[in-house]
Amino acid sequence: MWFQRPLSRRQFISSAASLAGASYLARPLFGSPVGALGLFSDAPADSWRDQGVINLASSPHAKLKTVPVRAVTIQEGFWSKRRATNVNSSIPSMHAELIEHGRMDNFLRLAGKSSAPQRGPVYSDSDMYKWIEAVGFVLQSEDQPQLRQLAQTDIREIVAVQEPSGYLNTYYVQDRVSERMLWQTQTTGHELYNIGHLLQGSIAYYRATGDPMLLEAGMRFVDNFLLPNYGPGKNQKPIVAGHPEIEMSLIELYRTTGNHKYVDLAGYILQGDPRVPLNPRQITYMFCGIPFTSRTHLEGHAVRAMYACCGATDYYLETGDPSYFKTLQTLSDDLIEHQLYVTGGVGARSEGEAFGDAYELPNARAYGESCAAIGNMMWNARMLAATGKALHADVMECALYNGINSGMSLDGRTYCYRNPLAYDPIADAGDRHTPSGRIRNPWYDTTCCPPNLERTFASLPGYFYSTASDGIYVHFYDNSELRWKLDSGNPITITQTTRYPWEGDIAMRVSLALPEEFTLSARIPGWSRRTSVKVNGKLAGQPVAGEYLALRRTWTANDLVEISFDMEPQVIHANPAVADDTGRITMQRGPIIFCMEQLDQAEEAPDQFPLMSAKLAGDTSYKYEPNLLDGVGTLEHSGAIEETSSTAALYSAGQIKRSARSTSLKLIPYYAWANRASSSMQVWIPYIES
Ligand code: FUB
Ligand code: ZN
Repeated sequence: MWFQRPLSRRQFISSAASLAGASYLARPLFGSPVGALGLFSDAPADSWRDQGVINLASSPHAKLKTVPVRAVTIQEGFWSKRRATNVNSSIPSMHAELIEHGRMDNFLRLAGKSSAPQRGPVYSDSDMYKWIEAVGFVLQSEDQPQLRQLAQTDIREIVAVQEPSGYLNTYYVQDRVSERMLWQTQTTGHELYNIGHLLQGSIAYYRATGDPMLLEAGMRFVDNFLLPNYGPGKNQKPIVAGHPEIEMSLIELYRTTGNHKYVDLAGYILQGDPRVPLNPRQITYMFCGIPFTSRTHLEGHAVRAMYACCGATDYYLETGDPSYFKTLQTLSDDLIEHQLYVTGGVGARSEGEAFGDAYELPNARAYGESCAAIGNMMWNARMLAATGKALHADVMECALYNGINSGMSLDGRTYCYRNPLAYDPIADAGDRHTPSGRIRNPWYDTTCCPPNLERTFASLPGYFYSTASDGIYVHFYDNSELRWKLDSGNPITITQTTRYPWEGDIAMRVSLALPEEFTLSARIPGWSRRTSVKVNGKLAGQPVAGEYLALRRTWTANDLVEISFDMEPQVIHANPAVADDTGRITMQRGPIIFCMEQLDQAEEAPDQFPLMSAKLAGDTSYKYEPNLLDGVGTLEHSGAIEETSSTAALYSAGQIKRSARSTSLKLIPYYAWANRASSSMQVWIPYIES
């Protein structure tokens, strides 16, 4: 496997125990330009500017601290194109879709400003909140007055229909009021899921603009409606998350306000309330309702499980509870050893949008929901902060470049809900999420994935670097500039110049205001079998794949780090226990996983697609094609095409007479598939030995 094996259980328990002994840091209360709730008082008025995607600045059990989104400028290169498409095409067109499909009417109706009936599923409010979060992250990088204006208007309309009690939901109104927050409703009704997304959206928007209006609405829900009436107390009614999401948002609310009651509430929800009589099927599917620390493997609805793991890791980062760390490590091992697609996607089964059994990783039937891959990245970002282990950054990078990136079309206007690893447009036409055989669609009635992709691309700069007590960590590579400070407060600039992921050379200029000794930890990806690193022209350290290379020295005003990764195309085999990949290989170059689309193949016989094989010991050549798929690297690999025809018997006793002639296979990056005419696709290609 190209992922390095994780820590042994003994190692992580001892590391958790030492972390648990650390004392909780006193937190400042943060300043706000408005401060209507009076909760933000004595911190600098604009401290909201310095908070990361998740704000780990005062998290006592985070080995690594996030840097703000605005500290990193992604310059012209791989991600700048995707991010520009996100801002100029996806986010505006998604807003138009949300309006057209009644998502704002649902709010306006409650203010008497729309006569349209309620539309969309119970989680429809979250579509708006996730879209606002995407805008919030965009605005953390640059001002976009039109998007800011749209978001501001929506926020005002949303907040206007919050009830005096603090309750806010557009579905459980009128004749559904009596169903509100019954435990039975909570299992499917998504009331707290919606509020979780409101909190995340409001925090991203607040960190962009300093405007706390939506954040204060979220706090009113939690403070005035939820906390007094729901919880473990005798006079309180029980909470069950139903769809985990509220947990991580409550902890981010704590990180924004400094009020520990939100961590305690998240802890209660993660523990599950025994007064809610759930059946085993619900406990599996919802990935909540019993103590998180009793989980032994990933199962059930993939997005629910990933979001639960995010919330539990956030809880660990604030409390240092070793039983959480132990469970998280067990689940992380399960993910990486048994349940992770080579694309970084997760969720094998359509039925229940769920994890499968160990090694159950079908290709054509893979669910691989975009939201689940995003949840995987979000969870591994938290595990990275908790452990400092490069393994988690490897998983993040894999998901980001492949199973997440595939979710949005190159023009940014259509989205995959499922991200299968093999596709036949005719066979898939009946699938719920591939209507009419189109895997990419501009809208889904369950439209969780599009705004989730948008918020992820918008928040990307926040994942490139971390700071730590001993210096700075470099996780991701692309043309970019970091302007931030070390823990000592010393300003630092790091400028990356590269053609990554198409080329493996990176030049990093490191500049400090004052010379300082610290460690610059550069991630050596698990896939790079040979890496060289130089500092100011001299070979430095001994890079190990799947680890950080610690470069400790006194850095000055203009140091140069040159990294060279191994960009040889690699033939990847799956563990033999993955039955669906038996006799197949896939190809990887750098962080990019490749696939074959029928329409790129020289042979014009679509029905013979399944009969094309890769030669195991064949030659591979790489080229960058600037005019293909917005500019991609492609692979040519020697292959063979079977001449066995459909006239052969279906079954024969003894050996089948096979004859194959040589051909050349063309592979494109998986993320770019399904961006041209409808075509069959496969990531895992059958191979022949010679
Ligand atoms: O339930 C809300 C969202 O809808 C889930 O996260 C997705 O999997 C989809 O089912
Ligand atoms: Zn989704």
